[in-house]
Amino acid sequence: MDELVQRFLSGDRRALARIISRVENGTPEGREYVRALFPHSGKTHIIGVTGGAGSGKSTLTGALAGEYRKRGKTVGIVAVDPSSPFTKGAILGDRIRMQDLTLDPGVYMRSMAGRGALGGLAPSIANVVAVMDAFGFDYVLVETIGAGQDEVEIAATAMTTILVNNPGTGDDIQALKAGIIEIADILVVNKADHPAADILVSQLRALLALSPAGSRRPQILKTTATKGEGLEELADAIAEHYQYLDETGQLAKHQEEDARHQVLAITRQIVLERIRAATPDEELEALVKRVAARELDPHSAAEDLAASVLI
Ligand SMILES: Nc1nc2c(ncn2[C@@H]2O[C@H](COP(=O)(O)OP(=O)(O)O)[C@@H](O)[C@H]2O)c(=O)[nH]1
Ligand SMILES: [Mg+2]
Repeated sequence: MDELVQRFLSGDRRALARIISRVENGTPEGREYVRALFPHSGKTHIIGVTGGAGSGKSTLTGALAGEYRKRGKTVGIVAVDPSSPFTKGAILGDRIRMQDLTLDPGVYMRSMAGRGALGGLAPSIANVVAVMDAFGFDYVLVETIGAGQDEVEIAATAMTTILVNNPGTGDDIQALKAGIIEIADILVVNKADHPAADILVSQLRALLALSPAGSRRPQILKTTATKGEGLEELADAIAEHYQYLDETGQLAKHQEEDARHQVLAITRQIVLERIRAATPDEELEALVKRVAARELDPHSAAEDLAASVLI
């Protein structure tokens, strides 16, 4: 383990790949690696890229990585989208520019499919992000599909969250209603080459105008990810947001919030794992049946289960 950690710290990408594989599986060995590397993390600007399926998150993530490479920065990418074209560090498909990224030693990609782990996907994503951070990438981009609780949790890890909006689909208005807009620091209308792009920009503007006075209104930017258009402005807006966080003291507060969130999430996971390990399946099933039959309420059943390990 020490040797692998040494190679990792000296910038060996194969060591990075091997450590991420161990860490994402959430094994006790993986946890040891996180323990060893965590002190080296905390320097990276973590950026969440979220939005509906097909809005162009993966294309935009690749294009943004390309923009950072032009600026001489290094980039780690974590794609948490089961339909993502990032596969095992390679990109499928025909986009030459993005394929170039996989050959670029300044970019490292990792795709994570949704796993039904206890406690959700978020803790394991946070660990993979921490490992990339420790490796020393200037930016880590995390692509997630803007849907559930995991996304909201990942947004807690990301310092800057970009919401990718898809013109002409109506998905965005749904996302806005679902409160996803509240986690967005920058709104991107991607597919600016689409005829409905400007209408969507106006709709988003009108919606933002309703947000409470004094709160920071997210910038709205247009991109055409497939042509690499609008990426300079996006990278500038991201830098501006980071500076805003830093100057207002919110960056430090964010780090504490993220730490609190992770500690509590992992605590829940540990407790749940212990309880599951201490409970024979038949016992759980018997409780479940009693709750379903309304003989017992769910809270009492949960207390019953928890009592076995919490006394
Ligand atoms: N016209 C147009 N198509 C785009 C743009 N960005 C992405 N796409 C296309 O939209 C589809 C979905 O893109 P993808 O990046 O996989 O979306 P994701 O599901 O959000 O990750 C692909 O066919 C892309 O080529 C854009 O700016 N303009
Ligand atoms: Mg994708």
